[in-house]
Amino acid sequence: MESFRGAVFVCSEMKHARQTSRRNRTAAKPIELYYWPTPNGWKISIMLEECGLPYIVRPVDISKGEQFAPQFLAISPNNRMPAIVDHAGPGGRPISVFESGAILQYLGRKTGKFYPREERGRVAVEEWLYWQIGGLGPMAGQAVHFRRYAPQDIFYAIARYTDEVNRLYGVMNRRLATRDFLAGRYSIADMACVGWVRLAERQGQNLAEFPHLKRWFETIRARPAVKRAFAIRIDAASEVDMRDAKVRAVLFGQRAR
Ligand SMILES: N[C@@H](CCC(=O)N[C@@H](CS)C(=O)NCC(=O)O)C(=O)O
Repeated sequence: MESFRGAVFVCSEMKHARQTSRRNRTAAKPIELYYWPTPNGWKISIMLEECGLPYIVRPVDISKGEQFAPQFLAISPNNRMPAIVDHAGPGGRPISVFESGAILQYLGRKTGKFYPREERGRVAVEEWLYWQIGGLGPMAGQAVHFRRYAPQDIFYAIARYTDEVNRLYGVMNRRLATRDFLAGRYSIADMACVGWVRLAERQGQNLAEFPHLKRWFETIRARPAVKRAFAIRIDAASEVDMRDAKVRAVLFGQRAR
């Protein structure tokens, strides 16, 4: 599989993996994570860190249009990150996976971690994973868009998405009143949601109104693997100015190509 151009961020654990691979030439190549620091990207860096899988980060600067590079589209035809390439895929051959939910399930099946095999446990995880993919993610994304990035304040859109995210936070809060994590035990469903809750303020939400959700968020945020995932720095990302006309032309108003 051809590598995507651009800078490669080597995770701290990778330095270790590289050192060991010099000694052991048969060591598997690390998973390549096509990534930009957003809630969708964090889901996968969290899972990789939690599983202790060696990986390297391949930044996809979505503000510059790198998601449209042919090499990236070959892996992720929807021009969205995250995506992964696992060189030790099924049958020992490389596999690429796009869509964060599919990646989380793939890694869960591969490692046997955070995605129960037992059917009832698995169904519960999938309910909350799909709830995030189809509900929390898109609604929170629209709330942020209309609250921060729309060229003018459209009150109807702001209220519609802010209210819907508020409803969804209420659903999580009620769920978490009687269990530690969304599907009972910590799972890929929690990893899918936590990055969105991290940006609650931008979505017009106040976590203090959702005490069980707040407790859940703080518990997950304190996990060492989650801390490492959130600490991955992509310098170019902190320099993106969403008011820049060039950035807006790349990200907004996309149509079929
Ligand atoms: N449903 C996708 C959503 C991924 C997504 O929306 N990624 C955004 C960043 S958070 C992206 O790559 N945007 C690039 C673009 O808008 O062109 C998933 O869950 O993987």
